[in-house]
Amino acid sequence: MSFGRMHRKEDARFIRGRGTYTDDVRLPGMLYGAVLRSPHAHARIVSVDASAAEAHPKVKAVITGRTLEGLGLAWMPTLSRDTQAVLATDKVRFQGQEVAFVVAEDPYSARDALELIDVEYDPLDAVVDARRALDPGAPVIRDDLEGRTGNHIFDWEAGDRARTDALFEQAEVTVAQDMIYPRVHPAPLETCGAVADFDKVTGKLTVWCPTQAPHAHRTLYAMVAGLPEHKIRVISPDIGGGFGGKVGIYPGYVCAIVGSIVTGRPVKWMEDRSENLMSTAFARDYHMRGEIAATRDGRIQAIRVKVLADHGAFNGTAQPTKFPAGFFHVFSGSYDVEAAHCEVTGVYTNKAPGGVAYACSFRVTEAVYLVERLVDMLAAELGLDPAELRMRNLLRPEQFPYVSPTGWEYDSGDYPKALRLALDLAGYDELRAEQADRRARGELMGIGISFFTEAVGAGPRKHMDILGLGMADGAELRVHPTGKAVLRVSCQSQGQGHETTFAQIVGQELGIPADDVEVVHGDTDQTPFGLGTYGSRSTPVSGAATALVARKVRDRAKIVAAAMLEASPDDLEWAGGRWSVVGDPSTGKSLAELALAAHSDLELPEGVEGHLDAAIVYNPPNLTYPFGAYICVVDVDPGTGQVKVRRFVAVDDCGVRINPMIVEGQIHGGLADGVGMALMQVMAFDEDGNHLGASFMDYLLPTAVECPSWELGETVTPSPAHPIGAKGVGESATVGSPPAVVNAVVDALGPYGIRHADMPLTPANVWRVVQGRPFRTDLAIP
Ligand code: MCN
Ligand code: CUN
Repeated sequence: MSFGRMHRKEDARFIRGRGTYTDDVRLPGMLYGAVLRSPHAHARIVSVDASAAEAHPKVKAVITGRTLEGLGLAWMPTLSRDTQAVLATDKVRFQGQEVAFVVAEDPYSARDALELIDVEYDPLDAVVDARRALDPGAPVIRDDLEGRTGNHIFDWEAGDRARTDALFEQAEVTVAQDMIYPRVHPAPLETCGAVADFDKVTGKLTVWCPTQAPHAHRTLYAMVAGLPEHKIRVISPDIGGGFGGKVGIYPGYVCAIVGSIVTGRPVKWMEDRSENLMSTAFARDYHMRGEIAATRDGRIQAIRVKVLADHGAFNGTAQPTKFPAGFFHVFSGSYDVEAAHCEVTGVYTNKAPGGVAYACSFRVTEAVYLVERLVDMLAAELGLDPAELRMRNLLRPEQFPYVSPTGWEYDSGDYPKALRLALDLAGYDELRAEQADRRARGELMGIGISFFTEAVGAGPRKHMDILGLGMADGAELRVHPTGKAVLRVSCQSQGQGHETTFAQIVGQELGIPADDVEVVHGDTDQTPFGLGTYGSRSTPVSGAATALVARKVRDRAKIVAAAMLEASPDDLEWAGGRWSVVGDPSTGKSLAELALAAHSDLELPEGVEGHLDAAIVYNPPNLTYPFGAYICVVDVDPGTGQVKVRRFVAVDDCGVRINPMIVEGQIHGGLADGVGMALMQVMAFDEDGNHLGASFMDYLLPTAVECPSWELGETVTPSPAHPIGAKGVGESATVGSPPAVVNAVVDALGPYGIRHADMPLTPANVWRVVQGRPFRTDLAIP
């Protein structure tokens, strides 16, 4: 057995500081790039004078939008078929936008030379609040797009409007609420960057960059730079966290490539923390109106939603382009509702490209938050306990596979069991009794529940694509004569431990130790095509490919075993990690024996040509739907608004767990993220579009101080859509935890008659809510 709590193979190098990150790549003759950024959120560019910078003795090249325009490279495609300026030519559209790129002998000179570039701007009014973006007379941000007269990007809807409206009309009880999922940033420890090396002689371009999707990057670079794809090699070395922010490409990457082509030398560009926080990877920014209809005895009948989605100045969305609002489809959550309908309108604003991922499964985060808040509000309206209301409405095990009102097929689950387990682990009844006691003493204690259904493992080609590319992933498995193996996969770990878990999958299927399997990933020249790691798709897609390619090897080994044992393959069985004659374990042949025999002069039957190696391409039949029940306990100080998360119980079901220790680590990380989003994180802007969160002084990340000791539980409902029954888990806790925290805080504030408060629930915001003063999280927080 290879599944289990195995220590991570990659820890040997990470703990010793021996990882190789993009910034560790040093090439002979390497130059350094730096980006000049816009100080304005919206301004016309009158002129760019780079002559003084060009005259700097250490500067090798200055690239401006005009230079790129001459090369046809001023604009690049985004993952959602929009375009984004690589370097601004006509206008700047957000503060921090890329305007020029300096290449110099050392990074310090490159930075110094930025100050020598003289840009004259003609400032324009900025659109900062998405709710003003569609006003008549609002400044048009994307006047570069032909025929564009406003800031509207898309309208999208899902579900049955007529049935939903009819249910609302007849409903005994309805609850409605406006809520905001604020703009947040994943803030990985390692910022973005690239080392580009263009070889003029061979015409080959090699790019090292921390990308979650190396093959998608290669295709994008080919599209952008017009270089033939086979002459591009993308190497994604060790990554210091991605959390979705490293799926797409950023202008700096393209600048580094152009810098190398122009100078004929390798060019490294690494952004600093402020650049990372200002210009990359913005997520959420959903303004939602949710409504829920129910009977008086607490049967939820329908959910209706309207969303205004702020996508910033360029629609950089990293999500399947067939769905402009990603997987928001799952907004009816884990409940047995009759009908549901949602409308999403996307708009441009003068902020950095938004809609990018942050441990979110493409908007499942927003969807889960919305429905879990609505359910709590309904419980308050009906005077029902929120756990009881959920129990009455959760999908029942016999309803799976369950087709949601928006047509998504949830694969498997036992939801009531997970919620019951969470309630038991938390000691729910005792907690409610304690709360009553404390309330009587004037103390604010809150208990918050959330139940989530995730949708991960993009995905079936008929539903999804990125760049028009379907999402089938390849896997290749080589078995050496001694039975050691090399697995090559298209996904790429940013800290999730794939080198360990994927080796465990092969080990499990082939009866060899996981330590005998080397996992190769992150290099397009060495791995088969596939669309990479996001939407927790590695285990559902590449992991399935891995199990199936190992089974293919096992089937080839069976033919060899039959030849060795002079038996018919039909008379063999796979037991205890060996092929043996049915009922006679003593005949068992291990993979190592069979690999050696396959490479030997043994007379081999048809189907095995001399080794066991195999390759496959896997197109998943469905997404996988992990789920969980979370309970958060908070204490709120009414005098200061300070929220303390006292306890957090998380029951997760991600099907069969390959490595429970790694799964728990993923959940711990996601819970910390969720606490951070609920209590402290927001990317705020002032009315001119000035960014107010460009450092960790202003954009707060949760630490051990804000986090309790997590209490985890698990149920296991295997996915029928996956060869080993596994579902993804990487984003579950980030998706599921914010509503539990917010529900807990709102529950604590119940004595004030408060039914809702928007994230982040900072002390100042909680205090303001308590004072009965309205507040807004999306604009400047004084
Ligand atoms: N796993 C398991 N058993 C399961 C499911 C998963 O043992 N039933 C293991 C996997 O094999 C893998 C890890 O858990 O080692 C996460 O698996 P999976 O859920 O497939 O997610 P991905 O590997 O595709 O990772 C992506 C996901 C996403 S989309 C974000 S965002 C995120 C996350 O993972 N970013 C992370 N977790 C992160 N963790 C770290 N350390 N760094 C990031 O950037
Ligand atoms: Cu939604 S962040 Mo992850 O999918 O890379």
